[in-house]
Amino acid sequence: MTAYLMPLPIPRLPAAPGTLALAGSRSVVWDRAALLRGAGGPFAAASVSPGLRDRLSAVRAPLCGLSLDRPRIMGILNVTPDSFSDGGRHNDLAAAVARAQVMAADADILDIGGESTRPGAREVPEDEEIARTAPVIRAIREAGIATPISIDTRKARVAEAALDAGADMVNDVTALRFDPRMAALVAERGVPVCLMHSVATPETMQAHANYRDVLTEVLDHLAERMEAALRAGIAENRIVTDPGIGFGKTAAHNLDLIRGLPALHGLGAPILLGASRKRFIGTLGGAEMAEDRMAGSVAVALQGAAAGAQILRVHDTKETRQALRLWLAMAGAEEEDRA
Ligand code: HH2
Repeated sequence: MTAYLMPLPIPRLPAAPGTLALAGSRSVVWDRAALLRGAGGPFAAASVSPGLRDRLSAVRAPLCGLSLDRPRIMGILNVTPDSFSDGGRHNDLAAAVARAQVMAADADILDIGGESTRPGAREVPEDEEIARTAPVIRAIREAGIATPISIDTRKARVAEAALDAGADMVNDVTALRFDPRMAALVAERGVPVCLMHSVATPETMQAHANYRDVLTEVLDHLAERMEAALRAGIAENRIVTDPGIGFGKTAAHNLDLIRGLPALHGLGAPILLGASRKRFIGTLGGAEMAEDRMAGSVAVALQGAAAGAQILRVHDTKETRQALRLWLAMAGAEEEDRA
């Protein structure tokens, strides 16, 4: 059993002596770390082995041309009839491009999905998923929107069509496990990939929400999936990790993962947090309808920023951007131009 070290993040300001940047962040630092699955601690950063200390502190490689020394906003654009929050809103081409245009003002990346992965969702046939996503990506590019695009899919053919249409990155909620051809495609195209933790399939995942210790089990799984990606020839600096909030997890599991998010920095890759409008926000925040969960979603996004997460996947790009600007100014890293 691997023991993991969780850096304990603090805002860069007010400045404390002896702190180190957390994963190259301009706004979050650390000076102590707690041990997961082991006794003792917390330990001073100075007493952590140099290799691990460097991994926890080093700046991450840019992603799709974006530096990752500050949190980036990934705007969600689902071109599906049935996504839990924005289903049916953007599934004609003009509406999708219009929404992309609006989001591009505040989002650093657009994440386009043609298959809902909400609990209970059914699989969409490949050709249908391609017909939903590739033309939208092409139309976004034809409209002159240059924002990096990720394709949210588990299927290699869908990812390939999206990359051909102008997408820059693959977001696979099964971490390359669903489609045996996905890893080779990502390696061959040399694009970044997000590896997300999930269990079973969207149809059945909530029945599999059983863990002895969700945080360390998610860490084990992500470490194993990163190894698999490397073995398939995917470059280490093109891998993003994600704890998969809500994918086979209860509200308590989601909270454990968000509290433990800084531990993911030990994997050495950028972290993506996708909590926007998910059910636990409604449960804890008292908001039955997904569209009423904006404020709670922003609160969780800021918690992600405070944990040094580099990518925040959100529906409410404008509101998250405003909140993030304020948070960055307070934490001591006023936002520079987003180029
Ligand atoms: N969550 C959803 C879909 N894709 N990808 C990553 N990397 N991380 C996530 O947390 C994540 C994801 C589910 O949310 P949404 O896209 O809003 O809904 P739906 O799956 O119903 O389309």
